[in-house]
Amino acid sequence: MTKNQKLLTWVEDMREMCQPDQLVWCDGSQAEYDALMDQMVASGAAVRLNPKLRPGSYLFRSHPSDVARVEDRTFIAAATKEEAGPNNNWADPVELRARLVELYTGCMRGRTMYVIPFVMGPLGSPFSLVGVELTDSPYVVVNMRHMTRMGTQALEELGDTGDFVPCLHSVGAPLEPGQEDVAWPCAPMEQKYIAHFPEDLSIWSYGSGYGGNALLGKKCLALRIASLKAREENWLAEHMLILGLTDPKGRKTWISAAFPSACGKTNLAMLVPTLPGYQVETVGDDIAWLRRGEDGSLRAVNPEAGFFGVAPGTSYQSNPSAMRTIETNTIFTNVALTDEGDVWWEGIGHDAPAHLIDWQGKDWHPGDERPAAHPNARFTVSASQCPVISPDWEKPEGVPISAILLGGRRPKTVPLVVEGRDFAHGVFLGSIMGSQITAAAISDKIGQVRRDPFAMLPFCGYSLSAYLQHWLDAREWIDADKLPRFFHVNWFRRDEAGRFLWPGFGDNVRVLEWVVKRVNGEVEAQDSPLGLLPHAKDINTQGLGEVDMDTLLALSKEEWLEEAASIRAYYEQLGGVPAELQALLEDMEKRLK
Ligand code: OXD
Ligand code: MN
Repeated sequence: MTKNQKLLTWVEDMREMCQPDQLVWCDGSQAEYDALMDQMVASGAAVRLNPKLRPGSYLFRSHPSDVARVEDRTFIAAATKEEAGPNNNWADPVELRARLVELYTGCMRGRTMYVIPFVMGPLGSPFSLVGVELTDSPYVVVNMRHMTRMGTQALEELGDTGDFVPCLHSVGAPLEPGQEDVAWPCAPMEQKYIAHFPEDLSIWSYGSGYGGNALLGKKCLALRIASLKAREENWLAEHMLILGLTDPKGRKTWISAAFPSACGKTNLAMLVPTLPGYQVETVGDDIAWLRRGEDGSLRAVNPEAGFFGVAPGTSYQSNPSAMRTIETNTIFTNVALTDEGDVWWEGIGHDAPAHLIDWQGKDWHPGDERPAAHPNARFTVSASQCPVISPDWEKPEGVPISAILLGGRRPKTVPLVVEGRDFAHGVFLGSIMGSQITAAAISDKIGQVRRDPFAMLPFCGYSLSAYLQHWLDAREWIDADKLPRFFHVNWFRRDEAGRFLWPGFGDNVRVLEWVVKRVNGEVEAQDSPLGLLPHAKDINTQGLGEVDMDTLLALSKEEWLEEAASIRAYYEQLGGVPAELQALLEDMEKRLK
């Protein structure tokens, strides 16, 4: 047990408010995990998958309304609306706290409050942060065991006097005496709150059990709260994967990449190269904390310990390493169940069997119109199970980043790859990112393109305009000769008939090869209004068959003038951006004309 007084006092205060029947301090052991799983299988909250087919694995089905992040119910309760910025829902901290106290009072009646101490980042790393999540959801406990370093090891890291980020979570469904529980308790949409308080860096999440809303170490702590800390302390908390690419010369290049949710970060992080002699190792698939290393370089650490990946579309063809990672000891949420007790989803790489139980627990047959798995169905698994996890993934000092990729789903307009002219122009490319909205957040606009600077729109804990300045300021704390290079990529461009122009997946190594050559000064590029484009001949397409490289690299003047107008409008929507970025937009327009 801990002697940390701040922690003990806080737990006691929260217990008094939430009034759980019991309080349990989690130790993070396998025995604790197994006992919780047994309990959830017995209650009907979980299905144990066939141990011969999917050893140590479980399936959960959420309430049909609780399937994704809720951006409309996510709040930054900064002192002023301006600090939160137009990119966030702002709430007055005093009013929001009062509203939440009302909701949390007695909210854990009939349930157990679990205390989950956890570390984001490698144990013993100066880059790591400790959090403590209080939750009434055993599903959260078992997921946190994969996603973070939790339990006794985290309490040890915290020590008797250490500080931590307080993370309060409730599913918001108290049980009256004798009331039977449901498989997936949660609160109605208007009572869901994913609240962040910059003043004391605390998180209060109410009413949802879905990963991004409930596993508070992830989006809430490692991105929104961490971005606030990073701003104060001159570092960067980013929605980025981290990978190492070894080329045929045996050289290793560390690359991070910002893509919005459900745009293939997990696939790129674990890419199996189709070009001989290349090899990818994974450090992280969703979040990167970037700081100055002792050598003056930009060092990346993955604060997470697991993957919370999108299942649909994941197959032995698209991402064999992810498929191997989830062969055992995996939590599946909202995928379909086969009669043999295994999982199935759209795009798993083999046809659906004649009968399935769909993600809502209903019978499903091939030809049924609705999908068998929810499009945002997920797997949760420990990163250590990944066959291509990097030997350096828990290096306390992180890995030195030479290239940063930026991108999104853009069916038109955006070329396969374009390089920033310098650091500031790279930040400009990050600021103009856009992507089609995916099922990772509840939205009635799925498929529409929205601007999403650095893929941080849903995750930046303060105004994006100030965030972009913070990126520009990184030039002051990274050594000039170690500044990373920026590359804007788009795997998703389509032809007139709607077919993808680029094969993607393992063939993305062909773009990474060009990136590595650029970083090492081994290949020329050509300037364009958008930045430095490859010469078509320099992207290796050998063995690909017909690839329309001209269209993939094309910049349409008309489309880009329209794009520039939309970026200008977006900059205004943000309340203005740093003058340097505004000037780069004007420069781009001038070059286009
Ligand atoms: C995620 C997301 O779950 O971005 O990683 O929504
Ligand atoms: Mn993400």
